[in-house]
Amino acid sequence: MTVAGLAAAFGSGAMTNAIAEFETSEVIVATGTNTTENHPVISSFIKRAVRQRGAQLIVIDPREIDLVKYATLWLRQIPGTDVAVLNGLMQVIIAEGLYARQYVAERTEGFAALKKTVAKYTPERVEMISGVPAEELKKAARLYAKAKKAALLYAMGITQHISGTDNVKSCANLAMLCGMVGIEGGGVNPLRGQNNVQGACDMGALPDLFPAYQPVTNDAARAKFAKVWNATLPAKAGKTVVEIMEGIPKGEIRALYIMGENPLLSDPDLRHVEEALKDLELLVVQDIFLSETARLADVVLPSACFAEKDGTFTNTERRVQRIRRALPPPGSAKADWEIIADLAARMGYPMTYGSAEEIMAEINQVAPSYGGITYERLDKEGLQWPCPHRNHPGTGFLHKDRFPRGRGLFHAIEYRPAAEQTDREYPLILSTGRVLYHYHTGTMTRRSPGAMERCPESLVEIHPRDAERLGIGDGQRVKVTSRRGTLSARTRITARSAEGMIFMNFHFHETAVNLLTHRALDPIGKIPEYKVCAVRLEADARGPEVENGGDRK
Ligand SMILES: Nc1nc2c(c(=O)[nH]1)N[C@H]1C(S)=C(S)[C@@H](COP(=O)(O)OP(=O)(O)OC[C@H]3O[C@@H](n4cnc5c(=O)[nH]c(N)nc54)[C@H](O)[C@@H]3O)O[C@H]1N2
Ligand SMILES: Nc1nc2c(c(=O)[nH]1)N[C@H]1C(S)=C(S)[C@@H](COP(=O)(O)OP(=O)(O)OC[C@H]3O[C@@H](n4cnc5c(=O)[nH]c(N)nc54)[C@H](O)[C@@H]3O)O[C@H]1N2
Ligand SMILES: [Mo]
Repeated sequence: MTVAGLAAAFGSGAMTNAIAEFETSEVIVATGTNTTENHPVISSFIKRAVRQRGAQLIVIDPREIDLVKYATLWLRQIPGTDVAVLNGLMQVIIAEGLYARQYVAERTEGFAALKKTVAKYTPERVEMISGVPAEELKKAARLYAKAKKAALLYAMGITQHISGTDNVKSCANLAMLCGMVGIEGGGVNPLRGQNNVQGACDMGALPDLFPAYQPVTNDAARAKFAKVWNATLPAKAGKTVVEIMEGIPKGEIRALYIMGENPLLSDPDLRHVEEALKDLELLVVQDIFLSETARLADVVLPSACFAEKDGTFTNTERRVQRIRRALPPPGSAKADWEIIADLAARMGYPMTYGSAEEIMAEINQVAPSYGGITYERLDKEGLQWPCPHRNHPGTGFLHKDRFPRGRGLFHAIEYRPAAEQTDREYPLILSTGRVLYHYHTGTMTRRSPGAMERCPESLVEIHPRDAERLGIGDGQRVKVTSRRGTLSARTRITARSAEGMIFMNFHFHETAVNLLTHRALDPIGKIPEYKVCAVRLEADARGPEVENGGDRK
């Protein structure tokens, strides 16, 4: 998902550097990542860098997340204004002559256009757009630009916007401007989400790419895979998730096979998703539990969970690691690859893999960056791609001497406001995300008594001044309404969220926050704008004693 923006700048999309390198960075910028809750292991590297080595942390985030405690500077922007903030940082860096002249001249292209565009984003104008004080912006620009090694980290606060790709490209612009890409302890580092989302993308679980990011539209790539797989392959990119949902009512999609996703809670604008899924002629769901989505399915294929199968996961720093079967799968559950192979065979295309290791042998052949990543080597240690051959040690940080596309490309980008703005009827911004104790739609963590004890429900985080103005108390049940729907939940009064903004997590079906979110998409990355929609909030007459009284079930 974050692939598009970084690929446009550098020619590949993944964390450019290794996690352990953060301990060598002088400055770390964390934006749109609530690292301590969502990547707690990575956050411990950041905290150690700050506490033990005096690294300086700049947090750019609308919420007062835990990392703010460790930060030298905290820029609190209005959600959805990142392009303005990043352009503002670059404006200061260029105006004060702090950019990496030699690097820009030798390793990049497009600087003149970038300079022209960012010149318009003076600190004063950026303050008007984003609410970030001009002086703070200047301090952050100087701190980042003057560092010898500065790492930039980002996650969903940057990507889940209609300007997600623009935001990512702007992060890349900033890092290249200061010569921070291609060095140890630097880079542009998207912290990937699920345990194996990096691996899934690497293997071509994307609508337009074969394994190792070889485009389906490329004739040579298609010919190569057609030969290995002995099959005719489509030359046209497929649809993305939200486009698939949109395609159902139009009759373009009539059957859907969903594997390891629970869109009936995780996709935006749930009412629409539910209607769409019910409209299908055939819905097949492959999951380890009977999720909300699986309950709607015509056929459920039970699969083995991570501890019940062999294989590999590729983590956020491109490190491929072995997983080993520790338990037998329950009942008739099978590993996902076995189910797919069985199904393919029954549809007339026998897949004759005998084990996960045999699949890896094929990957070694067809995915150049995985060429040398064999089970034999993985037995001893995880390997970071690119690792093109058996004697290659793997790669810690990318783009040392050159970018895959040659020179890094600057993109001159203008700020565009979020798709939905607040107004008199819907005066608050709703931001959605995660908490430490739960994982997404809760299929797994809600079965864990410990996690449920720590976090038993989704609370609406609201600023004390907003609560006072609306006459709402802490723990009181409220109704939250957007143009799409309404839900009922209890409040938590806290200054963590800024005035004018509320935050909810999307872990609980009783308070399914995606009833409220909308389907506006980034035009390139096709990510929904989960981080900004307009809502209103009012006391719920049912009062606080109503437990789990969401309007959904
Ligand atoms: N405990 C736990 N860990 C998880 C997950 C989980 O469900 N639970 N999910 C995993 C997955 S798949 C993912 S993708 C990652 C997600 O990891 P994160 O992206 O860290 O998760 P979010 O909670 O969505 O937090 C987004 C951050 O962006 C900030 N933000 C909101 N709006 C804006 C904005 O306009 N601009 C900027 N710059 N920041 C903004 C929020 O305040 C928050 O700090 O976490 C992974 N780790
Ligand atoms: N409002 C709002 N919505 C969001 C987001 C947000 O920040 N705000 N974030 C978005 C993001 S970044 C993400 S990644 C999505 C996550 O959305 P989903 O991926 O839909 O959510 P999960 O709950 O992780 O669903 C994974 C499913 O896979 C099943 N599963 C687990 N292990 C296995 C396995 O080995 N095999 C199979 N076949 N199934 C398995 C689980 O039981 C679960 O049903 O949510 C998105 N939705
Ligand atoms: Mo994610």
